[in-house]
Amino acid sequence: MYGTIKKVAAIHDLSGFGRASLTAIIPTLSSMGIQVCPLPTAILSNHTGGFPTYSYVDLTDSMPAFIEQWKQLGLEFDAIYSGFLGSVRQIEIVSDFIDHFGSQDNLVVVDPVMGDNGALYTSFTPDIIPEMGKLVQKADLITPNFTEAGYLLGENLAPEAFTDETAKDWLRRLSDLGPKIVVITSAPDAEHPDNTSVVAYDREDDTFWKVGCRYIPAAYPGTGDTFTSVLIGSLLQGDSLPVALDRATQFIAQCIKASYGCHYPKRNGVLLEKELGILNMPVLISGYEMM
Ligand code: PXL
Repeated sequence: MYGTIKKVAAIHDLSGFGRASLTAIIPTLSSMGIQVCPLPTAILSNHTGGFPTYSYVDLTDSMPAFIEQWKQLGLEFDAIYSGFLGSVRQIEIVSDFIDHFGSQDNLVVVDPVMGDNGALYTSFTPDIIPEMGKLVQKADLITPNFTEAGYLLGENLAPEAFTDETAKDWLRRLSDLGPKIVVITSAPDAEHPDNTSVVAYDREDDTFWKVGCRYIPAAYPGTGDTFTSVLIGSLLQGDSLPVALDRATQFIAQCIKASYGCHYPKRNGVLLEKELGILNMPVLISGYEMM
């Protein structure tokens, strides 16, 4: 039957080496039985996290014609997923894309990639923050990390002050911007300083969720893209939000442990291909709790 595979429009760059953006998103969602339709924003030799140099082609000027063609084809998507966007102009293009292709029946996901560990990525200037703030208003679901959540809210909080009550306040305020579901990744946990958490809010049933994970002292580029891909794949497979959060968190923890355990270079990204099979195993619900 036509249309039995769900489709995600993925608006990201293609970094040839290092398992970030499309080179993480395509294998992850494909392994979950979901078709990825990439709308590439740029092509890079390698991602920018940890390599001193890279070569790239900016595709901003090609995107409108590419999108126009998709409109002519009458394409429809079960989800729209944007991530790292290189400029204010690209954010505007994604915003128009959502206006056309977003609907009541699909899931619009914006990962407002801007920074980490309390700082903007070096390729960005602060003028990206208000523009990303406008884009998240159009999303059903957003997945900022702790640093990006702070930027979107104009907050600058010491990690050790991020209690459950503060997390709930941030989640609710981010949802007030527009998205029904807010997920904050790499969240510190004031009550359990050795842990890092994923915290989430679902406005429709006014519930807060938390999935804790023991902190591992290693950050691999691209894990945010893989996390959000598993989350989207799981929701499109019909899982509930807490199960989707659990699957995404456990998968990333497993990828990091596999990579860290054999001293795999961080800039190469996690050993994704070794772990993809896990995504087709029965789900063991172990990690999530209500806040
Ligand atoms: O979201 C990760 C990512 C995406 N795209 C580019 C990157 C990175 C992380 O370093 O450099 C170009």
